[in-house]
Amino acid sequence: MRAAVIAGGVGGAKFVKGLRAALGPEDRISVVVNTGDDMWLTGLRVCPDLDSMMYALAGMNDAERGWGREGESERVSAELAEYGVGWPWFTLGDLDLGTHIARTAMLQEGMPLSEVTDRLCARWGEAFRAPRTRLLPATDQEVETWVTAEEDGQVTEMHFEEWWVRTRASARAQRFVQRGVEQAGAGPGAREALAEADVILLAPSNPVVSIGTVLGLPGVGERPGLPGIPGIGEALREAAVPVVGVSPIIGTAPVQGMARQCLEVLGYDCSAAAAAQAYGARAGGGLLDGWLLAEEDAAALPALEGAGIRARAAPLRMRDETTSRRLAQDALELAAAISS
Ligand code: FO1
Repeated sequence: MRAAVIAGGVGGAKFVKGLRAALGPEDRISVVVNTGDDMWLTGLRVCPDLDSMMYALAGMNDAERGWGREGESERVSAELAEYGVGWPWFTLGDLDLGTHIARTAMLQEGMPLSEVTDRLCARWGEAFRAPRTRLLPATDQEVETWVTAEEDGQVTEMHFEEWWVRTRASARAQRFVQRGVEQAGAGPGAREALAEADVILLAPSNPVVSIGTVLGLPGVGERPGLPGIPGIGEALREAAVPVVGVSPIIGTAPVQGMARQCLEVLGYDCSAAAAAQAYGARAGGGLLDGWLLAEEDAAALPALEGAGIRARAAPLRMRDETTSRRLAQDALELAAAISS
C-alpha cells in the first residue's frame, strides 16, 4: 500500500504517526508537507511544519507544546533576545537551532529543500523506515504565507507566524497572501507521490493555512481564496484513487489551533461540513471523495452525501497512538469502501 498524505504540522503529525502504526513494513507513506509557515529568522531557514512532522515521527517532539524538541533548553535564544536579534516571542530552542543551522548550511551549499529534508530525516534512521516514510516539501521554492491584518487601527502585512504566534490570530486578518507562489512549482516527488499513491489522505490539519496553501482553496463570494502550490491540486484531482479527508473541526471549533479565524478570512463557517464544502466534492471539481467527521457532527452526513462526498462519523480525537491509529484505519476503510 502506498499512501500519500497532505499535511501541516501538529495535527498532521499525530495523524501520520497513526497511519504509520496502521500500515505494515512493506507499505510506503509520502507526506506532502506545507511550507507556507517557513521563514528566514536570525539568518536561518525555519520550516515549522516540516520540523513538527520530523520530530513527531522521530519521537523527539515536545508533545506538550506540539512543536520543537523534547528536553529543550533556550540558552542561545536568550542570548539572541539580549542582542535584539530575531523574534523575542518566537522561541528557537537550542536543539531546534541545530536543525535550522544544519538546514541552512545545506541550503547554502545549493541543496534543494527536498534533498535537505531527506538528509535531516535520514539522521533519525529507523523512524522513517518500515513503513518507509518520506517527507516531501510542497515546494522547493520559498512560498511564505503572509497575512494582511489590522492591528491598533493600522493595516499591515506580517508573516503568518507573527500573526499566529505574536498576535495569536487576534489581529483581524483581511487576506492571506502566498508570496512567490506564481514562480513556484510542486516539490520534486510530490506529484509522483500523488500519481503513484493507492490512497490519498488529507490530514486533520488547518484547512486554510496548512492544506489550502498546498492544494489551493476558493474563497466564498468576493472573499479571496488561496492559489495553492501550482501542480499539486491538479495532481490530486487527476489521481485515479480515492481522496479521503479527515475533519480538523469538531462542532464549531478546531480540535486545536485557530482554524476558525483562518476559515473566516475566506468566508467559511467553522464546522466539519463547511470545511468539507470548502474542499469540495471531486465529482464537482473539488478535492474530496470521502470525509471523516466526528460522531458529534453526524447530523451533517446526509448533506455531505447529497454534495457527492461519501461521509462517515468516527472518533476524531487523537489522544495517543491507539486513537491515532484507529482514526487512520477509519480513513483507510472509507477509502476502501469508495474504491469498491
Ligand atoms: N509556536 C508558539 O506558539 N510559540 C513559539 O515560540 C513557537 C516557536 C516555534 C519555533 C520553531 C517551530 O518550528 C515552531 C514554533 N512554534 C511556536 C509553532 C508554530 O507556530 C507552529 O508549528 C505552526 O507553524 C503553526 O501551525
